[in-house]
Amino acid sequence: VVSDPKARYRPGVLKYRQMGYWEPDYEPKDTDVLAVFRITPQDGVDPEEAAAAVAGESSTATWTVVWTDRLTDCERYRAKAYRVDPVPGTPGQYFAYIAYELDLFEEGSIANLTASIIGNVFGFKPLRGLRLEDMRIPVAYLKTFQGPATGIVVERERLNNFGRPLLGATMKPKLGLSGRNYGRVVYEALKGGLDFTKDDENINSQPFMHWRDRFLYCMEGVNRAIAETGEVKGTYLNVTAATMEDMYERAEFAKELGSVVIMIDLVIGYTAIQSMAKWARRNDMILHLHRAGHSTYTRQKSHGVSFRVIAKWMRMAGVDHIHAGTVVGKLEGDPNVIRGIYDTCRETHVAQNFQHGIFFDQPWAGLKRVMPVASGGIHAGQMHQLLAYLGEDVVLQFGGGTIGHPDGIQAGATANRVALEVMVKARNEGRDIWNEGPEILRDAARWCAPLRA
Ligand code: CAP
Ligand code: MG
Repeated sequence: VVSDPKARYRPGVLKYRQMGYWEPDYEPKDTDVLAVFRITPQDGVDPEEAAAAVAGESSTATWTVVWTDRLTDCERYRAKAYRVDPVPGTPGQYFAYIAYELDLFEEGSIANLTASIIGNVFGFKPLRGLRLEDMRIPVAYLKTFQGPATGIVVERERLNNFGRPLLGATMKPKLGLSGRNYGRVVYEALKGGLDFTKDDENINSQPFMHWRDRFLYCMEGVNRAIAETGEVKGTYLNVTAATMEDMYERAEFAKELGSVVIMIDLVIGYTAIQSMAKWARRNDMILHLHRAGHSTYTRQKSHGVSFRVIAKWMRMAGVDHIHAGTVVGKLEGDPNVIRGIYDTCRETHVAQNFQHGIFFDQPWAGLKRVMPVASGGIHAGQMHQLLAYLGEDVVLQFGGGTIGHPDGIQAGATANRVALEVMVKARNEGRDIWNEGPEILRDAARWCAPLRA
């Protein structure tokens, strides 16, 4: 199909198919970037035309044929919608598969990748809804990304912590504590048995606690807890700030104080995340990412971006930890969807699995593995479920579930640590923790007062 500049777009009549963006015979190349969108066309809009429109608008096209197309290698640069399948059980929705030529994207840039893939198309009139469900990033493109600064293996080596999930807690209340009280909570939680504590997503440098106070008191708590327990511990110092200069300054100070880890929020943006990942790699720092803001565009099933795709971009961008959801707890989470996200973070090769929302095989080409983080209303009583669902390479984070313990913060931490250790031991002995979990916890509660409480 050759672009015909005279074939003017008439309002209401779509021409993307004629413009060459629908190619049902196309065989994707190993080097193509592939995307699958869930499309909900407006009434009367043909799904293949809608898929072609998404391909067009997310690659080379605008609403009309332009003369200058012919000055480019337009056949190659056009994205190709090559397959449209009805979504089983959901009339009016379709999975549209689109292939993108590798040369459409700049090396190592999430910003550039996303400016095409999610740039304009989500407000497109012929569609009622559009959701990016999954992507296949070709090895050739993956190799242009740094990937996780540290990765699961090296993180465990640095922490000298093997064979069990890591335990953490988010400081609560989220806002309002002064530096000294805050540092005290860090100390109590780490002393009680946790590996990590964590700033909350919205803690930066507010009037009640400036960032330097937070860093100083937190690291005092960390160092005391390390000295008293003999275990390597850390606290995710949130360096999120208004500018890159501020974030670098905060990260440098964290390093100066001997922190093993810093934290950022997803809301700082893809480029800032990649910059911080580079910094973390150069400075031997673990980089924790809180996914603050994601549900504004990941939660709706027929519009937005699936968190699986965000997790993939974040592994490419180079974070070491990513909040990836839980199945139990206060926040939404479907076991199959969570499994797909965890696999995306942790596997070296993710195999296609429609039940888990994985549409394509994804080899990871040596990019390190990301440690998923489970949080949101979880507590020691769910330890068997958490271990059975989420496995061992995960950080389990109990904020309220530590700091809300009736006997205090250390007791809360101890309850979590004991629950975890007995459950891992039971699993290693071959017991069925899913069914026997409550009994295993009750047995441990006989000799562990904090767990009993
Ligand atoms: C959890 C938390 C986390 C959310 C993030 C909160 O506190 O600190 O930010 O869980 O969700 O602010 O709610 P609790 P996700 O442990 O006290 O519930 O990990 O799904 O991104
Ligand atoms: Mg939080």
